[in-house]
Amino acid sequence: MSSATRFAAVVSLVGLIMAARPAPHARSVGAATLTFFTDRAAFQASAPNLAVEDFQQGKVPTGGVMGCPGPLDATSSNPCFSAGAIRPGVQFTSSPAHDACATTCELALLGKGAFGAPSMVLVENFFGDAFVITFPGGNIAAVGADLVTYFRNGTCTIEVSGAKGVIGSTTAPCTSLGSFWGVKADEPITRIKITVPGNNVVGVDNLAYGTGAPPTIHVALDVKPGSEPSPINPGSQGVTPVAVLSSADFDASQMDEASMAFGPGGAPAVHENYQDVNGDGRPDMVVHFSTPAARIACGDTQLTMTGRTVTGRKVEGTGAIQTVGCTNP
Ligand SMILES: [Ca+2]
Ligand SMILES: [Ca+2]
Repeated sequence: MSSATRFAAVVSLVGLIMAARPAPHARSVGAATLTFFTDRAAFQASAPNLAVEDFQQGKVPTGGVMGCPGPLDATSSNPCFSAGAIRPGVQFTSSPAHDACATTCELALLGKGAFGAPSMVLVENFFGDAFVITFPGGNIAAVGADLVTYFRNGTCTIEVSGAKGVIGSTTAPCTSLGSFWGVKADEPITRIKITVPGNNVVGVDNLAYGTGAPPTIHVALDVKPGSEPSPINPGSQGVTPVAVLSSADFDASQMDEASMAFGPGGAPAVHENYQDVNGDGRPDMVVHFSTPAARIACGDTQLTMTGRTVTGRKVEGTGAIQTVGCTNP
């Protein structure tokens, strides 16, 4: 990184004052429901287990400012980030886009202490531009970040988009030390666009993103309880019983039987009852499913069940099996 390039980045931030462009009027498409947060703890409780991009793998020195070409993502390899230094599943640009630092860089990476930045942060590089975060994976429904401004504290406008366009917008404080803002949506979020008024630049730190869903519950299955190993003839036209075992952390009676699917074919539950098949004092759920509908193949050694609890938590379990009656094992 040459000092000249670093100097150019500072000049573009400080000196290239461009007229603020009016933001396009936000409009609502469809019936998405957005929940906004300004309290980090409340957001984290609502959307646990999110990935966090903190930009700490950036190559800017303490107190420095570097211009970075956009877009930036996990594949980027440039003076600001080595390949893989940014987490997968997210991309950063500005709107409008700029060239790849041939004249002026699109984005800027601030080192700790630069203009008061508490750690490395990423911002857009032109007054009036929007800082844009894109999620190409199609599975992001919770996004939170510290909204960071460069020259003075302000009120940012945040526009949230889904596959069909803008699904909502709001305003939130954005400050030189970073102010938390978050959103949860009931449909995938594809883009977050952040703008700040006046001669200022905006960006983020500690960007948290993910499905926002609570983690899947993993359960143990006992296929054909009472017989070891658990022989299944894939060609059988009958039903196969599977016990979904309760544990100290999981009550099998909380399963929604209509959601359950067994084997590669996703066979539905035909009927179920409750009994303690393993003698641990906890009633287990014994489900029967159609063996042909499960599409078990000769040689398969385990059976997988997916489903949900009555409260909507995802549940997944596997149990050992041994296929029998196969003519071509
Ligand atoms: Ca950081
Ligand atoms: Ca039991």
